[in-house]
Amino acid sequence: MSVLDDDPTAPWPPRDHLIPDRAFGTRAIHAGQPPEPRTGAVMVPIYQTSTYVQPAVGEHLGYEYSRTGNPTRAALETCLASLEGATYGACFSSGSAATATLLHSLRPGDHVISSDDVYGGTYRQFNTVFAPMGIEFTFVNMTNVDEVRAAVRPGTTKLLWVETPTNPLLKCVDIAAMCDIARAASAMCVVDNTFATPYFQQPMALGATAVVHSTTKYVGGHSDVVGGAVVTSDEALANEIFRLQNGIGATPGPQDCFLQLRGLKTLHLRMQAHEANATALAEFLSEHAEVDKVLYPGLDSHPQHAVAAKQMSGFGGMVSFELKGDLARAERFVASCKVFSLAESLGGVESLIELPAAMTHASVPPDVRKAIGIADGLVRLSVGVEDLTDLRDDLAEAFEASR
Ligand code: P1T
Repeated sequence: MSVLDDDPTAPWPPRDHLIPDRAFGTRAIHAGQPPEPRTGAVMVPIYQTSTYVQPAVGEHLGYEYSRTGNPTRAALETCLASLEGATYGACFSSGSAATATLLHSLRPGDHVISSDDVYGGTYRQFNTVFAPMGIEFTFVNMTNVDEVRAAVRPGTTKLLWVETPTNPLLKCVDIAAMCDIARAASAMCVVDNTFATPYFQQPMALGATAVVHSTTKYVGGHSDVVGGAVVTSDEALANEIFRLQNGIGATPGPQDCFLQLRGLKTLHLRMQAHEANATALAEFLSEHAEVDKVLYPGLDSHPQHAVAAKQMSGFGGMVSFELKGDLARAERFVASCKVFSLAESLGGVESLIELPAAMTHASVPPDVRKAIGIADGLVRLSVGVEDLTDLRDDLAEAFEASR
């Protein structure tokens, strides 16, 4: 049967268009996005509407109001769920909104164990938004499984928040081990998969309850949109997330969903190119006399290289390194780059450079930053997909110019 024979009054796009038997690249382009049956449009239209006409009171065609549901958003939600090997997806106006909505499923007195070097905004949200509401947090070095096990409060720990690779230290946490600990404690194990993306890492297959994304990053892929997502296969959790998504209302507009759908279509291609450039630059930096330490999960020297190799099919596009010299030298270095732009965020086709201590992780108190190893001179690269020679030359010239 042609898609054009589909019942035009059925809700579109179908939420079950996960096409799980198709390979990743095919799902990135097609999951949740069968041709639109009324017109045959191959691309998902931008349904720029806040509301939907109802044939009669109490009857509708699958959509009533765009905070509750919008077809462009539904396509994105289904596509992301499919790529993560999940059944349900919910999209948000930012990664932080996705995190907050999920955290709202907890109750005062509930306890969360989190990676200690999560994104600075996540750390700030946990400590300044949810801790005052009575949610309790313990931040641990999640690469130490015993430390995580020891932090569990039986009956009270409800969530293990795993970010891997971490931002900005690129520590790799053993997802399967965290899921085992969570399961034994009857807690959720939620993985922020922003850095790896589903192309390189599949937390659901390793036992995660849910996966969270800042889709602002590699999913969007072009630094032109802010968004977030939660996916899960747990029906009860999905219903709770949909209830909170509608109740809190931090939902993305259809234009933003369209940009993310468009970005997703090349996710697999972009990730291969990001990784090839990142690997080459990590090797270049490792051999540089003015670099103290390079953090990249693909390097044999990375402390959790074995964990990364076990659970990732590629090591991503993020590289952090410590420059020799003081903070002023690091500031001169990042300001000297011409192809790398000095900016927060990551995951776009263009290369970005930043100093986490002064920028993305400035909201983490200095003593905490020091304790977890975010040095003032730590430089973070979001390696883009420009030509490698230009990226390598840019860094080489910045070493010279910043001396
Ligand atoms: O920026 P937003 O879309 O709200 O996403 C928050 C977020 C969540 N999780 C991870 C791992 C992240 O890196 C981020 C955002 N990070 C940056 C803006 C940054 O430059 O690191």
